Amino acid sequence: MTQNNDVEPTQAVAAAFADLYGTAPQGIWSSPGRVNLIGEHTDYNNGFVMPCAIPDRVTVGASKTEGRVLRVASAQQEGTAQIDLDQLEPGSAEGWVAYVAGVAWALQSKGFALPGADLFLDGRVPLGAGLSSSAALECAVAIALVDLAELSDPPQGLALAQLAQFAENEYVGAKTGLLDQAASILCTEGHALLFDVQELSTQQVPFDLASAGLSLVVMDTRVAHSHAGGEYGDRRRSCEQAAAELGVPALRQATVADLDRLTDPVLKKRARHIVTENDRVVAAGQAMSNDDWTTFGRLMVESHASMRDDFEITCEEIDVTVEVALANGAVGSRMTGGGFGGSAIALVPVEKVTALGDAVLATFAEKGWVTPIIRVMEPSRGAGRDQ
Ligand code: GAF
Repeated sequence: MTQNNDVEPTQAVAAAFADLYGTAPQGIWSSPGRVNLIGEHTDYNNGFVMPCAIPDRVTVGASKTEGRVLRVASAQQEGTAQIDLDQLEPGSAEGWVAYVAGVAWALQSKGFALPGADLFLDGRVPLGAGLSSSAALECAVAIALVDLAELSDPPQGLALAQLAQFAENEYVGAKTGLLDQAASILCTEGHALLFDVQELSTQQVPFDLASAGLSLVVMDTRVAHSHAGGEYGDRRRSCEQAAAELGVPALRQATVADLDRLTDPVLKKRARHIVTENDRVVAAGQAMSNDDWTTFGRLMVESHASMRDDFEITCEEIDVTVEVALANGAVGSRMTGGGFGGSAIALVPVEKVTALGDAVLATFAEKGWVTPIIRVMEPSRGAGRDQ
């Protein structure tokens, strides 16, 4: 392990790559984590989401090699793994290496020829914090491999995000939607990404916090979550069942009036979250375009209540974080990401950020919970080549 977060990642990766492989990397690429501002679990229902990229990124140094092997090492993990490009199939790699192998497998299985390569990764998106460390890793590896392969018609933008999602769904085995990979690839600095998953259309919405006098505060409760596990899959199945009962391809097509036709009360609540959340995302996009932060904040609060009461994906630490944030001046606050732990976000007047953070820390201390990690983040750039 050679992690040193004091060194800027591009420099750290260049140095570690040279140490390990004996030459400078041919290039360095990176891709960010995200917070989803609103629109949770709507992606796999063909709905709307609205993420922005965060400054935390996964950075990859890589060089093409002659053989048919990917050698992979990471600043956060021991040892070097070898991935045979001719023996790739779901299950052939495990742990963090599976994300790298999965991306190579996805690209090759869609007909993109890859060369052998040496890779060194530096992942600075915290794991299990609901900030999309897996997608950042997949997307950083994807853009690096695609560039190294010098393809005549390389997958880009949403097509590349879909390949990374394919890797996560079919190779890693986590049946997640397209939110995280689309955010990691497509977000731009100073903007939120309004993404319509059904239409595969995107809009960059200026997210100008400074002129609104607001900060985006990200509060990692350090209650770890995972999407490979049962609860995420359960929610997905409930949505599919509700859509089937309503006779629509996905809950994107359902309306609030349709919900009365669902007789099972749990299924009805789950579907109500999705249907109302889609409406909230569209309204939030409009509010942000109008610099109407009061409305945006209210929509965040309603979204959180819907996740807590209808979709039932929050937990006590997250709910308390949101309550304390709202009691200490946040204009809006909600859980972000898949749920069952992870992070909450808040939009907070700049002058109230310190007191709000102190209040959250004090509450966690009183309750004897692990100290949360509270940071102010700027909406950041998406995936790209850094060197
Ligand atoms: C996780 C998944 F990976 C996304 O696809 C999305 O469903 C999200 O949870 C919930 O909005 O991040």
